[in-house]
Amino acid sequence: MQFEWEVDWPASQEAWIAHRIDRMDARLYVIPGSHPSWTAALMLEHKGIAFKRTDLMPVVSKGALRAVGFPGKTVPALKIGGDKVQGSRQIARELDRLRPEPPLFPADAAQRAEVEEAERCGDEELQHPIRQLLWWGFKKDRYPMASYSEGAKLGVPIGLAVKTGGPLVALSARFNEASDENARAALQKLPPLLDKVDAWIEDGTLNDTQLNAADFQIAPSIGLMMTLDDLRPAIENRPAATLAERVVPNYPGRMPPALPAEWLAPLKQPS
Ligand SMILES: N[C@@H](CCC(=O)N[C@@H](CS)C(=O)NCC(=O)O)C(=O)O
Repeated sequence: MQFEWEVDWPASQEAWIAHRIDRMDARLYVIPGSHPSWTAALMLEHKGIAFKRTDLMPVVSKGALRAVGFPGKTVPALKIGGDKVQGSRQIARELDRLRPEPPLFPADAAQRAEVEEAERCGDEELQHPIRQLLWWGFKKDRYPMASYSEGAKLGVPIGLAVKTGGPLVALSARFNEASDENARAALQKLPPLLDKVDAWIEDGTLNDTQLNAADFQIAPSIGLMMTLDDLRPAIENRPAATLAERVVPNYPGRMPPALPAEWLAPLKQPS
């Protein structure tokens, strides 16, 4: 007796990895409006990896992530092919490992080092000031929160979540240390950081023909900043705004003016 199998067996290692991903379930855990969550979603899209998204409410997210087996407390968190990866920079590396094309980092070592430095700065220096300003704003008026949750599926109507969300906002503001003092300090940090982003665009580290991990890291932070009416005028004429418009043209959310004029003074001076 003769048996014949026709097996769809990939020839190269690259094809084998692509074959695995095509059969993988990818699920991304996010908080609506979270800028590093956008980073991860954009990188998955860039790689052409289909994924499902689970939207979590802030604070509640920590327990939910634990319940599905992640060791850390923050989003973005990605389950892919049975593995769990947490953190926007870790996700960038895992995606490049699983699906090398199109790459998220340049092949040239010196160029890669520059992209990694921009990405590090985006993660460690740029993400947090805007997060603090947002929570400072929601502490004053939480109703604009609904606009950041456009299209999200939180398990409760968005309007109800915002209406009853006072304690959750207070906890998030505390968790992110969004005090008056820190919000004011966050504003002072922005002009030199925006200058750095503009310089990276100028020298081609960012916003080149091929987008890289640093573009996906930084653009959502700039996009999020531009949703604040108080910050947009200081950014919209900078090269940084061009990057955000290219990578995240429709960042959801809008926060009406809320910050005291004197705090905004550093943004109005040429840096
Ligand atoms: N630097 C980390 C930041 C992760 C982070 O702090 N995420 C925030 C959302 S932007 C979070 O999960 N916060 C928990 C909460 O709000 O309860 C990354 O890029 O992955």
